[in-house]
Amino acid sequence: MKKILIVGAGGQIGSELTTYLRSIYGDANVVASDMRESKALGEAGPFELLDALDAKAYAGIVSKYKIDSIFNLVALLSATGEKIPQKAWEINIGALMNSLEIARENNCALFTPSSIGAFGPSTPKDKTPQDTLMRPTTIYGVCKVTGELLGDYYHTRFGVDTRSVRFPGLISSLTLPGGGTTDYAVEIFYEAVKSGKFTCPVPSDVYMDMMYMPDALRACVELMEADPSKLVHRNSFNIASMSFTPEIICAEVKKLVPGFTMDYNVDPVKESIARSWPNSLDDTCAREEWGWAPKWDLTSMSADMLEKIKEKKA
Ligand code: AKB
Repeated sequence: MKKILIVGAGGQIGSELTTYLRSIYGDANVVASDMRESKALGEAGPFELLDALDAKAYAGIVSKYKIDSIFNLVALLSATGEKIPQKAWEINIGALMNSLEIARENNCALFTPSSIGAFGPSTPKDKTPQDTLMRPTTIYGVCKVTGELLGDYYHTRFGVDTRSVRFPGLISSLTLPGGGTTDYAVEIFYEAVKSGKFTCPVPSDVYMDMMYMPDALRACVELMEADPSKLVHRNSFNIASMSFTPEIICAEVKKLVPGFTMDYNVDPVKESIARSWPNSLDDTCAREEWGWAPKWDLTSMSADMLEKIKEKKA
């Protein structure tokens, strides 16, 4: 049985990935860690307080639990990164370098998410290919491209089993994202239930790829379980399931929440980031190399999100 460490488990992906991995590999075999104390993450399995920039403490936890697989989820997201770019580099790359070195020294497999943010304005916008121009204009994107290159370097140079996907905006009903450009696609559902109206910070016409969390969690596990001999790529795979604009998701929410209204107060930083990213990714390589296939689309995701948020409020 795998012995897994999740670093940065308190965030949007980590809080759900912890539960998901524990349901597959057993509670005791999945150690959640975060720099903030969390009662919830420690309820079913082990939890460790860890600042991923502290390499000695990080390595200590890996050896204490005899870890063989690491999920490094530590990251400041795109909009926050533009406010504090130096700090974003320090955290995002610092946590990644420690993860790579600790994985190398302890013979661990390592998953680190990349993002649609790894692309930039010169990337082909529609059906963005797996291998293409990557000149991002955000510090978040610069960190993601660096992370992809370092992941491949550690694989070819040291044989570390590094794997990664380029996540779109992730939509989930459990933990709110923070500091991302795609956060509006989560906030819209909470506001629809709470007040029946939403002010959107992203312009009505900007397409971005999005994904419902259950598909994203499955992608992590399926990629890490994939037969390595079939992987032509590693860091990092395009994956996709739905692409929409604020206008399109608004129309979907209106169908489910009668009387829902949306207006706009565009955040110029989010606008310029969103306009620099692809409209939609081509995920053929993920489909061919490890069988990736999404299960959720805009219609099924929207209905489920609203139902789950209403249940939480009841
Ligand atoms: C963000 O908006 O920064 C993230 C991402 C797409 O990587 N959700």
